[in-house]
Amino acid sequence: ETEEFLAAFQARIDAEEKIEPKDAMPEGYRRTLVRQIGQHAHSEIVGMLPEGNWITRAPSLKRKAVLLAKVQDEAGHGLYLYCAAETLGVTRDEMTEELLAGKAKYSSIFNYPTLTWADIGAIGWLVDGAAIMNQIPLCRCSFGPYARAMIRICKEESFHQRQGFEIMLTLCRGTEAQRAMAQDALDRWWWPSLMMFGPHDADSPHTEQSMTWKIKRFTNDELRQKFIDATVPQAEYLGLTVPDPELRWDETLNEGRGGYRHGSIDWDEFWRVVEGEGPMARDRIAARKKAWDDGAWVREAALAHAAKRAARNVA
Ligand code: FAQ
Repeated sequence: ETEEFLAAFQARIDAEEKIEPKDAMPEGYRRTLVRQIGQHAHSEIVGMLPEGNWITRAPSLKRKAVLLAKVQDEAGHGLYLYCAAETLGVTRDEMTEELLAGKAKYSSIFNYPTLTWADIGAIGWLVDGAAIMNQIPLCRCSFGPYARAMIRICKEESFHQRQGFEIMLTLCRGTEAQRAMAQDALDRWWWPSLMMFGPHDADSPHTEQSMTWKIKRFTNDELRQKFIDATVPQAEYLGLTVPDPELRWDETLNEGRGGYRHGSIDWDEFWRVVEGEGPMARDRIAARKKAWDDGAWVREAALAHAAKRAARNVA
């Protein structure tokens, strides 16, 4: 890749032009997107598992219908994102094999168990809340197919966040036991949700280049701060306590607009979970492998059907 080529490419990025699949692009740009979009797609699909776990145990018909719709949305997001990655010359089979071999990551958050119904509220409120904070800027990502996919995905995530908050609100207005269940869910999901944004900027190997290429528009720490500032007042509205004794308002943050300072994040836990040592990591990959293996005959049948049709069209 010549200097001229890289400079011309960067000039297109700087001019806010969208890069499309057939455009020439640096190999590093392509690889970064395959990695990030692939990881994002895997997260959506693996992310169906903790919530899917509660579909048969939802407390009412209405809750069940809503949860079912949400989990189906995640499947749609995953498929959409795999398609966006495929435009970069990687196949879905390759991406899935990388996931099952432990080479491709998925979001650390999905390696935690869903122990009570309140966890479904906490996931919608916090996990989808964090996901939106990270994904709204991705609607302006320099790679066209990813940016366009994120527009629809963000609309659906917004519904997911609201349904989660509404579950929390219902629990918090309920009995003492329900309120305690909501607090316990917040206690367990708060820190893992902050970890979703990735390591601190100083420890994030990809951020600087991804910002230059306008794949990322904000750094990990900037998005984490925005999430905390938006979410703490919501916890107060619910009457819940954020499990961080060091959390405090600091009017000097955010260029004098104020923001919340938070306690330190347990990065050892983060890396352990990312490396597959989360309480549910083995189950998650085993479930994905089973689904992949059980679906082999469907993929074979679809291919055979397509080949037969193609042969008929030629004849
Ligand atoms: N978990 O240099 P950076 C959802 C890895 S939302 C696991 O900062 P980057 C919706 C990172 O891959 C969740 N690994 O990397 C939903 C890299 O490793 P690598 C998915 C993590 O890419 C809700 C290394 O650490 N959302 O699914 C995590 O610039 C409810 C160094 O990190 C997305 O994927 C983590 N949390 O920034 C579904 C959004 N953080 O690849 C169901 C798109 C970092 O070199 C229910 N992705 N790592 O081996 C992104 O915005 C970025 O990729 C970041 C990481 C911000 C996640």
